Amino acid sequence: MLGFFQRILDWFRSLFWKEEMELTLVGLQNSGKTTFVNVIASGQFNEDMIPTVGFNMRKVTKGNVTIKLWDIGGQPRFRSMWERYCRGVTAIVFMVDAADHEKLEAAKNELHQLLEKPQLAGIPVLVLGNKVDLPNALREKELIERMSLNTIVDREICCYSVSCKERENIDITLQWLIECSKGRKI
Ligand SMILES: Nc1nc2c(ncn2[C@@H]2O[C@H](COP(=O)(O)OP(=O)(O)OP(=O)(O)O)[C@@H](O)[C@H]2O)c(=O)[nH]1
Ligand SMILES: [Mg+2]
Repeated sequence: MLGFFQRILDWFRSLFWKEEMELTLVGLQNSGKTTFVNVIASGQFNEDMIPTVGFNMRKVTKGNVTIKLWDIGGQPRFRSMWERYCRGVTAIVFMVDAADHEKLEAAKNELHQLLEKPQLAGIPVLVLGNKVDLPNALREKELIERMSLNTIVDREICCYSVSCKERENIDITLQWLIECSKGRKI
């Protein structure tokens, strides 16, 4: 009986409750940022991707939540733009190619440099170790260590292993981000 009333209440709430959130996706080139946007927007995975020049903005609606996604190019020439597009967002998503061990050090340095910017203080960060479908990809625990994520203590920070290709952990990623926008982090 209680469950029934709870469902009625949830339905009633859903009629009025509309959430808007803004996310910025950054990370080195080829890590899978645009792929992530495509996968959550339309479920499409593509092997042949064109590197992002500058940035793209896309709006995606999930239930009652409208997500505005800023997808920024990861090539060195675009990295100076990252900070500007991260200001004031609900959360920053930092994408890492977890199978590209050689670029991990550069990814770590870029992340830590970005988070030092005073304008971005306190903004929650979600680090996604993408491409875990590849055999040599690092999982969360190793990634946390290699990216020194334990040293980031002054903000909400989380790390998930995902595969945009296989849609692995995409749902929990979205869940974390939506909880983040409600100010109720998991
Ligand atoms: N195996 C595998 N490949 C992936 C995955 N996600 C993305 N890719 C591939 O990685 C390549 C780069 O993807 P993009 O989404 O263009 O990367 P990006 O981070 O947007 O790159 P820039 O726009 O240059 O910053 C493409 O060939 C994708 O197909 C994944 O989960 N697994
Ligand atoms: Mg891109």
